[in-house]
This record gives sequence, C-alpha cells and structure tokens, in this order.
Amino acid sequence: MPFQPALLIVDVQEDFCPPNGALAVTDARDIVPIINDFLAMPFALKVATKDFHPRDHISFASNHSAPNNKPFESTITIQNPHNPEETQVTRLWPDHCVQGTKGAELLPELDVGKVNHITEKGQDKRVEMYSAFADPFKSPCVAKSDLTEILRKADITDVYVVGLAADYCVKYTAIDAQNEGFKTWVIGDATKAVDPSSMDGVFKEYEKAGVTVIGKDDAQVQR
Ligand code: VGL
Ligand code: ZN
Repeated sequence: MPFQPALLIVDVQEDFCPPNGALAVTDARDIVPIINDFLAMPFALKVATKDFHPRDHISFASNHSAPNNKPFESTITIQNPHNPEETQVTRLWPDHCVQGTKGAELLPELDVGKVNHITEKGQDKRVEMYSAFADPFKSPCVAKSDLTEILRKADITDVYVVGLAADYCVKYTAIDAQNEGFKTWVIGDATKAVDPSSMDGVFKEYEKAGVTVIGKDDAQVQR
C-alpha cells in the first residue's frame, strides 16, 4: 500500500482552552500555530474531531448527586447499557462541549478551511467516549463514530495525531487508531495534557500499543 498519511486533530475546542473553557488545559492555545503548520502540509486527508455532548451526559458531575459528584475528582462506574456485566470506571468533569454552545466550537484561530472532514463524538449520554473511534465497551460496543470508515475510504496508511487532551482523548484516539491497523504517530509538541505528570504512564501505554511519539520537526508527510 502506498504511504497515505492523515492528520487527525483531536478536540481543539473552546471548552478545553483558556481563558474561558470549562475544562481548560494549561497553555492549550499554544499548540494551534503548530497544528496550522501541519494543516498546510500535503496530508491525504485532514480530519478534526469535536467532543459533542448532550446536556445530560453521564460524564458531567452536575448530572450526579453528592457526595460523589466532584468534577475532576469523583469517579463513577458505568455499565454497558447492552451488557450489565461489562463496566468502566470513569472520571467526572465539569459540563463541557455541550452541543450548540460556544464551548463546543473549534478555536477560531484554527485553520478550519483546510480540514476535509469533522467527526463528532460523545453524543450518546450513556457512555464516556474519549476515543474519536468508539466508546471503550467491547461486548458490544455502544457508540461508534464515522472515523474508521472515513480513513479507510481514503486508503489511509498512517495517522498523525495532534490536539487535546494528551492524556485523555488524544491518548485513546491514538491507541484505537493503531489497533484499527493504521500506523499511528502522536506529535508530542502539538498536544497538551490535563495532568502533565501523568504523561510518563501515557508514553508507556503508547509503547505497549505500538504508537510512536515524535517531535513536530520529525513528521515525514512525503515519501
Ligand atoms: C476530553 C475530558 C472529557 C478530551 C473530553 O478531549 O480529552 N477530556 N472529555
Ligand atoms: Zn467530554
């Protein structure tokens, strides 16, 4: 298969950014110039994803009752709606990226005109979905995006991942991309983490999964 790279821009949305984001990641806006440089390069396909929740989403602390409803702190156990035996422990967040709100919008400084496709995710209120491919349940999977199909249709071989947040949606999206059979590269300089101290653990998970982390000057888009 000829080398056919895609750029995947994960959740570069207002709610993940200072100054007004509900779940603002420190210095998140600083990665946009780097991402715009990548958007100017000849990728075969450029996709942006959006976290896109309904107001009653299960990951919002506001939809749970005290005392286990502290954003950033509390965790809850979610059952697979199709299979009570399968569960996931997940963190609660402030309300964020609610469909139709300013917080869900992509940053205006992002060069969106060069994006070929936008994939929305996290619409199913019953499950958390960090990965832009699917929710974490396996037997069966509950919510799947259009992303695999979009990448396959374009005969993509390699996926280059940038965006927010490095330790949540970027991580799960990159690992899923590799597991879907795409050679996956995370451009470390073009991501920011909710908890930077967690990144050593993330790099270990990448190694196990076969995902490669590179610097912004090491991405080879033409071969
Ligand atoms: C994300 C927390 C909650 C992300 C999305 O895009 O990394 N993090 N929802
Ligand atoms: Zn979310």
